[in-house]
Amino acid sequence: MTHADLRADMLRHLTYSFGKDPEHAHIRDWRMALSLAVRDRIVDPWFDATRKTYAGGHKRVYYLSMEFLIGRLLEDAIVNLGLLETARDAFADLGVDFTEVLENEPDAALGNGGLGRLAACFLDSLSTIGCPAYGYGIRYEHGLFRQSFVDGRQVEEPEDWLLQPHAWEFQRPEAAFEIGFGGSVDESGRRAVWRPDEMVVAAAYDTPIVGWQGRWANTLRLWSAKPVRAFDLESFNRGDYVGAAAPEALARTISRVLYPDDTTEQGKALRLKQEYFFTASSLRDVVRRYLSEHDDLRAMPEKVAIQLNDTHPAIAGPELVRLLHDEKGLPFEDAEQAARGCLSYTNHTLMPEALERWPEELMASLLPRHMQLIERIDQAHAKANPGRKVTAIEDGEVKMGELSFMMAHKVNGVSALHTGLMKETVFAELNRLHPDRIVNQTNGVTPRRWLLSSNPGLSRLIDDTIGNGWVDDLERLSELESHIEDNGFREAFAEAKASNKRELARFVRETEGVEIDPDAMFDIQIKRIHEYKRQHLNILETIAYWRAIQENPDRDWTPRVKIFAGKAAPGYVFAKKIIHLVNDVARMVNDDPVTSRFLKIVYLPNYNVSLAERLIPAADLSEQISTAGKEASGTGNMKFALNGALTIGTLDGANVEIRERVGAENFFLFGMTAPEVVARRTVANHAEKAIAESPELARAIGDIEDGVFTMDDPERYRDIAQNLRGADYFLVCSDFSSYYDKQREVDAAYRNRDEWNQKAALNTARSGWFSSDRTIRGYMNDIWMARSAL
Ligand code: GPK
Repeated sequence: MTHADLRADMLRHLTYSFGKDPEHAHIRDWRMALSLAVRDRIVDPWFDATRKTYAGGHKRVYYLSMEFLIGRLLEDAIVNLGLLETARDAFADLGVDFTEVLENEPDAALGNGGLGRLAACFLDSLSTIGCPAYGYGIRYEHGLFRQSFVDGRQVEEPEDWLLQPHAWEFQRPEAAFEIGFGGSVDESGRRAVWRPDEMVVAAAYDTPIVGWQGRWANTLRLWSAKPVRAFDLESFNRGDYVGAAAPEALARTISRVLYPDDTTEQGKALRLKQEYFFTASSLRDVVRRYLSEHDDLRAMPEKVAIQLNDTHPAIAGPELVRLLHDEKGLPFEDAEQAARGCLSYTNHTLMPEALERWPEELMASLLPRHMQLIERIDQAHAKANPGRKVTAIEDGEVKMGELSFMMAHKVNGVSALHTGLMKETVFAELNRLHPDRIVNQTNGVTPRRWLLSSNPGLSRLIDDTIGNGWVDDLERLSELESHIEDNGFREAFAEAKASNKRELARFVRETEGVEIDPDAMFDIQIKRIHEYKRQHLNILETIAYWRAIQENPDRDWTPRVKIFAGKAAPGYVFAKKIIHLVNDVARMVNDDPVTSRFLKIVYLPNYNVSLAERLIPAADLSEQISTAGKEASGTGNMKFALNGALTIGTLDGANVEIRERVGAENFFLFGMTAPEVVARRTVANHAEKAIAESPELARAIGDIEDGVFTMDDPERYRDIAQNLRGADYFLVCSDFSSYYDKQREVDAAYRNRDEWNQKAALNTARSGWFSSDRTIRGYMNDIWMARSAL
């Protein structure tokens, strides 16, 4: 396709789909016109993929996830279809800025963080590999809240991506299911019959996801909740307008907003409703599709693989048993076995507060039949495993992790370390009873978005050096290694990074009004704010460094820019304090005439996928500093390494595997190991001891307590200081010295710029294994037993 063709398509859509005259078109109109023109090119491969799947009798994979953090879709589609240059040229003589058009697209922020972004990377890889698959989730009207700062404090505002027309989705009025809640179970007949007393309609919206080079496209099907009856005409006629609209409002509530929690669970009835709503509609769709081609429901595992992304869709176990047993008449044992053959479960955290538990009472009132089936599943498990201690129901609560484990044929962790800890801790007994069930699938990231699109400079250099086969075969980046010896290559690599840093400096100047020096080291920590991720360790080290510079301003310090971004769950008070503290420290430090040549701090608001795409290519140093044993994997760590940042990190999550691959000499390791963390917690007054041994730490905490950064309100961070001096559960104090010292090694290393570049290039060359294509192949081979249809 030529750029003239694309332009003609675009003008046609502008005129006939949107009724706009090109002369009066806004950027948004151009973006919509381009989106539809590009979408037109996806529809044929999409249909082809569906036809091939039916014709070849292929097994299908269903990825059930409460979250899909996809971000923008237009550039992804353009890049995967190989239309980037064509699209750029199509705009060239229209006098419209192509970059502005791309950036006009709102992020689809239907996720909180790593878990949701992983689901989005998986969709890209499934399509690239040609594995027949559906993503199933919720079409939230409001994605993750928008974050801004008022006097340094996080303020949340609703996000409204769906207020404008959405270019990528197709509404499917024919694909709708009635989903029930509450009511009672009638057991008088041969089969139990659940009679819900509340019904909503789940309506499907499909987004095609095209893979690399347009060879295959899968579907992301998101469910929207609608009332069974649009409104109550009787109330309306009586003049009760609010009452008339009530059923609609109630139903729509279910798909209204994404819960803004990340690794902490909120015991809200609405959340459980959301979980059942999307799981039940997805399973009904799966069974319907299966029965359109096959008769024997017992054989479903041969054609159907259903992945539960965390326990959020864990109700899938009892629901599938209910569908097969109560509704389709299979004996309970057969129904359970068929369900287990289809289902598998990914665990994303070991943090006790994040493992979902639902009060039995709530479960029984919202899903009475499911509560009965959960008891039956648990009893069947007890019978099959005499003497077992573990149960799915405990202290009046249903434990969704245990339930998922019992109903899955495979359970996977997301990094080698995390999988090992799963076997030793949360699922120790279940692992003993079912030793083949737990497997590891270390996370990965899609190289199309996280290198090719987001870092065009580096991508071009890689293409010029080894060709473009790396885009869907990322391990080929290892071919770069032999070129690293070459001065020319190293300089070009350094220039790609430098140019990304200049671009980021411009962005920071324009959006924040802060000047940063592109020649300083860009040190970046971007992720949700959580005590275990230890943004407060980073800011304490920053304060200590600032003091060191102040005391010796004439020394030749290594200039740094500390960049933070990330949102805190609205109810997570401590995390919000950390944000406020970073902003307070930034204000003071950036205005310090003595130190500001060497140290700047920037906290960028409203972290999202698009901001990550800007930040990661410009990073020199990647902060991966969680308390060992707490970060299940991390995926930002992989994106940074792939883009040539060096990591300062603990032996946690996938950091372990990154270090193994890039080489210990190209990774700044610090801190305690996971077993050392466990041991350290038993030491009395561990924090106090660590503070006594580190004058830098003592001073930094003292500064916070003395109100150095909060002249107006010296009490503001009293509780952070108290926490650090007291329980310090995440061992910030105990790891501080090791971290501070390692940072000074980082300073020294950065001064030898050529050696640094070499290490950076080695990080890129050796990160190929972290492609989500590799992860998905692992799931296909070890869990789903599915094959590519290409
Ligand atoms: C884990 F439990 C959770 C959760 O609720 N949300 C979330 O994003 C993350 N995660 C882990 O914290 C990361 O370590 C991991 O890389 C990511 O899930 C994907 O597996």
